[in-house]
Amino acid sequence: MSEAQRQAARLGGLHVLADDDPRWPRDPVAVARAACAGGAAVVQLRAKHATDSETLRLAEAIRSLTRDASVLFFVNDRFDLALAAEADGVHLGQGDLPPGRIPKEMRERLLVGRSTHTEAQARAARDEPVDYVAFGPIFGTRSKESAYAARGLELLARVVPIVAPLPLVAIGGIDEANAGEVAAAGASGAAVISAVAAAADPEAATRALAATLAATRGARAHA
Ligand code: TZP
Ligand code: MG
Repeated sequence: MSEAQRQAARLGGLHVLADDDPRWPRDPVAVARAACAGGAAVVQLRAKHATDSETLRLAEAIRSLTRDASVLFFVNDRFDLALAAEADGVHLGQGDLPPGRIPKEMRERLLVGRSTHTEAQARAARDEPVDYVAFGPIFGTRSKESAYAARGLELLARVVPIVAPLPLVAIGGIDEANAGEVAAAGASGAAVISAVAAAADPEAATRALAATLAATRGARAHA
């Protein structure tokens, strides 16, 4: 297995977003704990309501949990807070700092994920210093105000070879019922908020989603 394939394998699977929106019944640390126990590949802290100092406190608590569980930890939006909390990576959207503008010495200490919503953005991301590309929203989502309509599975399947060999992580409206289709379309991974945050049992929801993704990815690999 090449280094690129090893990295892609680590960044595929289930990404659980620990989101601080007060609508969720649990705080981000509780979601992260359940995600680790349920077998998530990555936990990403998405703090859109907290102050920087509160975000750092959340990040440090999640860093400790994810380190113990050998789960990768990403911080959304902010490479400075990702570094301060010793996260493994930062996830950057189209409106965030462009990945190439993270100073090189700091870039070397962080994996970088990049959100994309169109084929053109995905093509551009492939040429940036990033480690995975997120694409979505695949289905309708109520977790984020998005300027983009649902992208659908057909477009997802078209974008997978555009970003290859980078892993593509699908996002937006993914749940236990459609995760298999997302993996069958070629996504290496899937990122979720509500499917875990709003679940009656977030650990069981994580386990079920991770198993569905792994089963479908495994079946594709052997097809
Ligand atoms: N980016 C595109 S859709 C989305 C983000 C952060 C929200 C995903 O949330 P859910 O609840 O899994 O649809
Ligand atoms: Mg952002």
